Amino acid sequence: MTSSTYPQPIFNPAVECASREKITETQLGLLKEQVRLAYDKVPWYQARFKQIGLEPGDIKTLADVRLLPVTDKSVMRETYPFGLFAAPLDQIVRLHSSSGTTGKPVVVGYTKADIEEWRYCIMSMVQMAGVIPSDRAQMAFGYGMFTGGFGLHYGLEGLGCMMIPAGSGNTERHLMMIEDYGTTVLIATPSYALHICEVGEKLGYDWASSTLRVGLFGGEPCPPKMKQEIEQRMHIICTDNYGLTEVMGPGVSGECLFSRDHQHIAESHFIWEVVDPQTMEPVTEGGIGELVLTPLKKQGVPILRYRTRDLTRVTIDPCACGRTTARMEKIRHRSDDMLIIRGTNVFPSQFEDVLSHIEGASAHYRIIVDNEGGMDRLTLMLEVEPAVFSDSFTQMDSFRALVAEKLRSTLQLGVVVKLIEPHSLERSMGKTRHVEDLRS
Ligand code: DLL
Repeated sequence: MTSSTYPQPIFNPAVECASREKITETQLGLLKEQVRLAYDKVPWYQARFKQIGLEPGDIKTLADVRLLPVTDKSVMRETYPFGLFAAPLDQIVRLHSSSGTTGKPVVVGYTKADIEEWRYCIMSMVQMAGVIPSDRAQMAFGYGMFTGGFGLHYGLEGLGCMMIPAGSGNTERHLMMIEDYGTTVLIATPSYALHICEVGEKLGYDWASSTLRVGLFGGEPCPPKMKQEIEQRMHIICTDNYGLTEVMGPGVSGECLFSRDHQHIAESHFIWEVVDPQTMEPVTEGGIGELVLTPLKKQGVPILRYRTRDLTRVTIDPCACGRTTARMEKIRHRSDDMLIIRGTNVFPSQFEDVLSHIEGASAHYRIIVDNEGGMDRLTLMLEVEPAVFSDSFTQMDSFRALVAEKLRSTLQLGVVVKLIEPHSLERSMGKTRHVEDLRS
C-alpha cells in the first residue's frame, strides 16, 4: 500500500457505511419495485409467478426474496434474445452478451438509467481500490460484447480518470503505452496482467520504476499466489473485482485495501443469497455455497434470483475500511466446473492450492482430462519456474514426482504430471481456460 493510494474517501459514505437496518430497508423497497416490474412487463416471470402461486404483493420482508422464482442461464437461453426485456427495445441503448460453452449467448440490454447505475457502481468500486481522478487508466479488456471493456471504461472516465482505451491484445503496444503515457492503472484479467508482466521483464522493462500502481483485475479467479506474484513482480496493488453479464457486468463487488481476500458487494444494487446448490436452501451463516444475486435497479432486464454458479461465503462483519456492506470471499470455483474423475469430485482450484505451496511451480498450467481404455485420466501440464527447469533429468524427475505426490494426497487420485518449459503454454488475452475436458 502506498500513501498515494490511501486514505481514499469513500465514494458514497451514506450508502456504503449505512447501518444494516438501513441497508435492509432500502433493499426491500427496491425489491418490491423490481418484482412489480418483472411481473408486469416480462411474460416469462408472470407465467412463473402464476405457476407457483405467487403475487408481487406477497413480498413483504427481505427474507421473502426466497419465495421468488430463480433465474439461470437456461432461462436466458430459452428467452433469447429479448424475452426477458422489460423495457421497449427503443429504450435500450446498449446490448452486451456473454458467450457460454454451448448454444446461444446470454444477451442483456441496458436503458440509459441502467448505464448510469452501472457507471455509479464502477465509480464506487474503483475508488475503493484506490483509484483517484488524476489516474491514467489503460484498458486491456476488449471493447466488444464482453462487459469488462465498456463497463469499466465509463466508470473510470466518470470518476475523472484519463482513459486509455487500448483494448485487448498487442502486449508490446501495452508496454509502450504504459511507458509513454505514464499509465497508473491497468485493467485486465489477472492472467493477462501476468503475461504483460512477463513480456515486459523479457524486454528489460523495469517494473519497479514504472508509473503503474494499481491493477483492476477480474473476469476470472485470481488465486492468492498469482495476486502476490503480480504485486511483487509489477510493484503494484492488485485488486480483484467481480461481476457477471446477467446481472450487470463488473461492479457487483470489489476489493478495498483493508480486506484483501474479500470483495465488498454493492448492496445498494444487489441482494445476495448464499445457498446450497443442490437444495437451494440457505447455507448456515458464513458457510460456503452458491451466490444468488437479485439486481435491484435494473430497468432493461430485471432479473430475479440469478444463480451465478459461483461458490463463495459472505460475511457482514464490519470491515476496517469503515464500509458496512457485506463482503464475499474471492471466488475460487464454480459449482459447474467440478470434474468427476472416476467417481471422485475434483475442482480445478484444488490444483491451484497444491501448486501454490510448491516452490518452483509457476501459475501457468493446464489440466487435461481424457479417457484411456474406459478409464478417466487426469494430466497436468505444468510450467516450471526458470530456476527449476534444468537439463538434469534426475532433478526434473524428482520435482515431477513431488508434484504428483502432493496432488495424489490432496485429490486422492493419480495425476500424470508433465513439466514444461517456462512460457510454453499459450497465454490468453482474456479469460484463461485451465481445463480441457476431452472426454465428450
Ligand atoms: O466476467 C464481468 C467482469 C468483467 C467482471 C471484468 C470483472 C471484470 P461474464 O463474462 O459474464 O462477466 O463472466 C462472469 O466470470 O460468474 C465468474 O465465474 C467469473 N468471474 C468474474 N469476475 C471474477 C472474479 C464478467 N473477480 C463469470 N473472480 C462469473 C473470480 C470471476 N471469478
